[in-house]
Amino acid sequence: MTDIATRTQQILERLGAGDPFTADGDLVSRSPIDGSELGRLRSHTADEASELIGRAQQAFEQWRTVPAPVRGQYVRELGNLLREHKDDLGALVSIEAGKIVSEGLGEVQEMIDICDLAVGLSRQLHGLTIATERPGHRMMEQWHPLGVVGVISAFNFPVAVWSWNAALAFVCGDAVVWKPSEKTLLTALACQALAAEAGRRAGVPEGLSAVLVGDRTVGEVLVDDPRVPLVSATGSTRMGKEVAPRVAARLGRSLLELGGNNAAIVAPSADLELAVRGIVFSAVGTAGQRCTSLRRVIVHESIKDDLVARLRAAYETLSIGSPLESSTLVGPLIDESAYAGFEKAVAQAQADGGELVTGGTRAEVDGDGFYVRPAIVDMPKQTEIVKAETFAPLLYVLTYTDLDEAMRLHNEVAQGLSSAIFTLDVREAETFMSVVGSDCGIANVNIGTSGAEIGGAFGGEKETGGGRESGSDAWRNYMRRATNTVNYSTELPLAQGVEFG
Ligand code: UN1
Repeated sequence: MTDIATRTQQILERLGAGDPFTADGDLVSRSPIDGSELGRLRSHTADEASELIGRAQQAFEQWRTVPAPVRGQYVRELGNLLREHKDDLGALVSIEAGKIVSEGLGEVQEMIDICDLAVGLSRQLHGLTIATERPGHRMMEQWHPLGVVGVISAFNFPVAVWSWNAALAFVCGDAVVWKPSEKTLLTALACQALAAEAGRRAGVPEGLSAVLVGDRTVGEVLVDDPRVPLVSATGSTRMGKEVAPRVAARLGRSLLELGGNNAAIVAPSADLELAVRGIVFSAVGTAGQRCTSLRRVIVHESIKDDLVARLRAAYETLSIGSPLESSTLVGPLIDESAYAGFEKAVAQAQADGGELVTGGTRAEVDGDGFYVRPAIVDMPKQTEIVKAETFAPLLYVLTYTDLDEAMRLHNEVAQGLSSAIFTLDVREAETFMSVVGSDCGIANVNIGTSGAEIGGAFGGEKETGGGRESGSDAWRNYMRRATNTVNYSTELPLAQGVEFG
């Protein structure tokens, strides 16, 4: 057994997930750090998946009657357990998703933050009281628990995305059935163990939180089950285009968080030192494998050479290697197919006339991990490859002359998740955030595109899918609204002035 495998088993033990492996399991769990096998797991059958959904449905029927502030106690317990086990769960994220230590820990912190937000919300699930035209009447709305929420998540945020959905769904009175990526099952099972422990402490019904282990076969069971009124799916646009019509076919709701192709405009007045730091973190952090990763820089022609030279210098100092080393900034890609996608995109960009400024090759690191030197390609125009999301540290540079042109290039892609402008000019900044500016769900000024905090609504437009998770009023996704009109008079006036009888 490798050192990593031994460490993984110890962590799973401490997180209460025991030994989830079975020697003849059909799913191989691997660490992208060195490609080594951590163990094998067995997939659920379709019948088992359906049974777990049924158990969640039963748990929901009980849970929905618990007052929301009392439900908050469950999420408080979960947040406390996450605080207690932050180092272990963060390390497991590093082992299974290849994130550097600080980003693995950051992801767990994001879980803790959403738990805090959800606990507060459990006392603030409010509806409106609305003026009625009828005398002696009152009109109001109530928000009721929705049911079983299906969560589909990707490898790149293997724990935080579940928690954004689950923490809100639990306080909203729902049950959660989670289908994690097959690439990151161990972190999912660890979260499930913590959720089960929190559930024991808070006395929640059995089966309120469940994990489906398997590939798309079990995912399809979740997507097609009419007992699941909401499917929240995070992943590629391709996946979303398969999930959404299936959920719609049974008139279920979906909440989609799909691909991004995020850009930053760098204007002539920008603080270049700050811009470079923001760009490098967003483009290279998590080895370019965030849906919010920066993929395009649109820079004013007057400062382009200066910016590109500074970016190249910064890229050439990046330490690439095992994400478990504290000095590493760039860990591995998740697997070989991610590497193949990177290699192909770099080649295509050059074939389109792009000039490779730096990186773009495989970096040799011990073991069989897929490590790359983050790439910058200076593009003569926005070709098809630039418009596609390549899930790797590949940054395209495009040049503009006036802000209208920058905005046109910015919005010319199919995705609409995150965006940024680096400028000290208030007119440019406000225009960028205005209706004629960025068409994304997130539009930042003087910070990069990634690393959003949980207080804001997270999500994007166009092929990103339109969903909003996490903060602001995203909790409403997980509830159903009832409009109540109450007559406390002795008359029965009809709305719209209708006379009847
Ligand atoms: C994702 O990449 O799927 O804003 C989510 C960020 C993180 C979440 C990213 N808070 O980069």
